[in-house]
Amino acid sequence: MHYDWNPRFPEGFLFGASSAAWQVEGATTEDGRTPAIIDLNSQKKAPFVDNKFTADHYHRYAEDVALMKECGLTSYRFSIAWPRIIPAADGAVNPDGIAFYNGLIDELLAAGITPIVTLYHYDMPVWVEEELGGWRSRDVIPAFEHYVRTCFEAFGDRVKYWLSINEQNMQICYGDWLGVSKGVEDWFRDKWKINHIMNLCHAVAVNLCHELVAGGKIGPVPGYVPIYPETCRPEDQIAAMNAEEFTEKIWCDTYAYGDYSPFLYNYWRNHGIDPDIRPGDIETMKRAKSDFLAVNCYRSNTARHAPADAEAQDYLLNASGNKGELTFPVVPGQYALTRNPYVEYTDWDWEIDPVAMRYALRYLWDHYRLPMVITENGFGAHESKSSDGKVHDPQRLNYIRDNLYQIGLAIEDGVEVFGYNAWTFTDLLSTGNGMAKRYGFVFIDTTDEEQKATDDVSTLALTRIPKDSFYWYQSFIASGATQW
Ligand code: BGP
Repeated sequence: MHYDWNPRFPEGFLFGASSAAWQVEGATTEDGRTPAIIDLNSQKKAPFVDNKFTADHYHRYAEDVALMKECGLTSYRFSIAWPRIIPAADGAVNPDGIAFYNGLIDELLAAGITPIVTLYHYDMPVWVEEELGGWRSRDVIPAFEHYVRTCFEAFGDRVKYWLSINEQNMQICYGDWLGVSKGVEDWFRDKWKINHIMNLCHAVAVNLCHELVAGGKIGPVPGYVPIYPETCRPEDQIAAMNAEEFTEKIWCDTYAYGDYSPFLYNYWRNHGIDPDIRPGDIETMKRAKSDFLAVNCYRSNTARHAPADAEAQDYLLNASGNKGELTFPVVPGQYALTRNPYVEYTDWDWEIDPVAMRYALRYLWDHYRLPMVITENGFGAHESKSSDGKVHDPQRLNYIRDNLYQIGLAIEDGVEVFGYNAWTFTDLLSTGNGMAKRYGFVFIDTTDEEQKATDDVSTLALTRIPKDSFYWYQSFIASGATQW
């Protein structure tokens, strides 16, 4: 990549990092927190460790925030764990849960770091699943409303940027991987009911934020993967558009317009799908005007035409970190994803494609004209300490630099972007690969094996070691985003 000129970032642009409660906090049974559905899902990802300890941010957040300050971060995007706030079906608020997030928020503000808070990042309390039917039942809506109201009332005096539901599109597209499809008999049809209930919860959060948080802004968090056509064959272009619809556009359209697109209504009609939309639902969704789009963007995909008589193939994600183990999906009559020969791949077969970031921002701006903040973008890798005691991560450093440069170019293209939060600040638990797949600017000196061998977190050193990418990000921020 050539940095032949300096794109200008707007005044006050937020340079930060990102995490999620269940992946960074640990302390899953402490101070009243009850189990979350994602805890159970993480226990199924053997041979990797689950989320019982991870980076132990719950006990070490002050040390982590001090390192964020040293790095020069001006924002930190994290999530609140619903089962810490409302641990049981009686709906009682857990004062220890409130105290933990008060401590974290106050520490961040004292360090000059703006908190950006996700309300839902996969950790629905198990009691909601067992007693209310989880995302399958509309009974989740008042429970979610009570939870988010509690958050806005407790933290809204200091937190002004809120995010509703993390990657709703990925939860619906990859229901098995994230555990959302558990207990659902006909996923092909019933996922659209679940999706509708999630949209209603998103709308409840947006409307309540505007009512309760003075000066509060809120937006959804789609996971966005630009899709390129494999060739200029017209059918490949339509395949790319189909892939875009079914993996992300459907969701962004709904957030932006408060209603489902004609494309989706037709698809439901043609497949005999009833998403169970009830009177008043669309009005609720339309009232929920997002202030911005929070975008998670790591990679791109490439699509080709798949004829109606093609053999169907599920998307099999690479769950091991051995290159070449991903199987691309084939959806007959719609699209097939395929390898892109113009980009490199990570050990998990994710495309390394910083230009996709500029594409994503241009595309979303052209379609929705909503300001954007990047809430996730990062490089997953196998890493360990070198013999000099340091952690060298040149690939991540390049990835982050190249992505920031492309954001700069998108801003020069006229796109409104107000912040960048890399995934992640410290190493933490990966969705499918425990502690083995690392993303942090800061190395956590631990392994899956070490964590699996103990039940006592105090036996783990979990030493924090800033990586080379940390020092690059630090000098980049200190230079006013001019020193590449
Ligand atoms: C995003 C999720 C994050 C995080 C990230 C990296 O989709 O919002 O929670 O996990 O992906 O994914 P993984 O841990 O599978 O590498």
